[in-house]
Amino acid sequence: MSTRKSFLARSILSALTAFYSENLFASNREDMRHTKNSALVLSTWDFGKAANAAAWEVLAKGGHALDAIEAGIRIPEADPSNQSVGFGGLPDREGHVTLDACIMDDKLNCGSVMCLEHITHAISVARLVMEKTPHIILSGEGALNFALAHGFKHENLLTAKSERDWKNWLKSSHYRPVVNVENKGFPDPGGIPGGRANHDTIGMIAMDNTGNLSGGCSTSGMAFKMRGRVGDSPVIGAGLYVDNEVGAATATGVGEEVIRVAGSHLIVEFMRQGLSPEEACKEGVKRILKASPERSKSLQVGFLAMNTKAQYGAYCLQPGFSYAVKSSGEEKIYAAQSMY
Ligand code: SD4
Repeated sequence: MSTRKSFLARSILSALTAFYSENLFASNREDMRHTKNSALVLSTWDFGKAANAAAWEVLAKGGHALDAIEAGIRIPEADPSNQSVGFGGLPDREGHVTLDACIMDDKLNCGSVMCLEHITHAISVARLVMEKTPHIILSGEGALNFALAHGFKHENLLTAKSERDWKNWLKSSHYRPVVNVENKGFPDPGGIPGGRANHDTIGMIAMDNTGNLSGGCSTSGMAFKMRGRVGDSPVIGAGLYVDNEVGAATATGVGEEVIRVAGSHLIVEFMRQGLSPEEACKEGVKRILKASPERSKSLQVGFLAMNTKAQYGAYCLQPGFSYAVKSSGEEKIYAAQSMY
């Protein structure tokens, strides 16, 4: 009898222990998510500061991270002085401005446009693809027709300045992506007529006050690329990835190298394994170095990430990649650590 009693007591005790430890862990997991005034937005490059300011207007009012991303990215898209995003972007080698963009929310919903022409706000079209179609990606003519059918205006995105730069470039037609042209004040690379070719992108990731994450990317891609070329920016998992249980990451730089290693997804998976955002970005950069040791010496790739605790970090191949941060306590531009 007494053996039976003690067996029963032990069983009840172990059931209670299992119940409490599971719920204790669950509540610890909950505590890990930063939710109290958690709003935070990060963007690639110095010009991310202005984009963050627009995103912040949404976040500060308690808005959803997805709305903040769209509002923020629309700023560089509309800025003709930014020759690598939206209106005023540098064209492909045949003179067409073609845009790539994608957006992703906290529920793994995502939308993307590739090689979209004549529409400034590619990010908004990507969002509509996500919300209004059974698909994730629309490209080229189909993406344009979809945008026009939803009331977007058909525009000429090639500004006089970008046209001039393209015509200058045609004199040599030498395609050589140049490191860090995104940063204002970076010296002209030289050797390339037309000067400041040739890449940059806005990648933005945000957490809202409920702790939910979203992200977006928008670019005109590598300047003077081949017609039809698509980079990493509209490729979910390459230029952008958001997993609300873990974190979000985005990429900038030579998209071919980012696609090869599924860069942003890789970084989210590194964070899932317990690495900090900066460590995860560094491991991502190392993977690129390993995949392309020779090419990596003369090209730029930068990664930017945040986790659910609202910690953030970045890493890049070459010095010079900067990122902009905005939260209730901070508005700053940081230089990312680099491999070289
Ligand atoms: C692309 N990743 O099209 C983009 C370009 C870029 O900084 O990010 N430049 O490959």
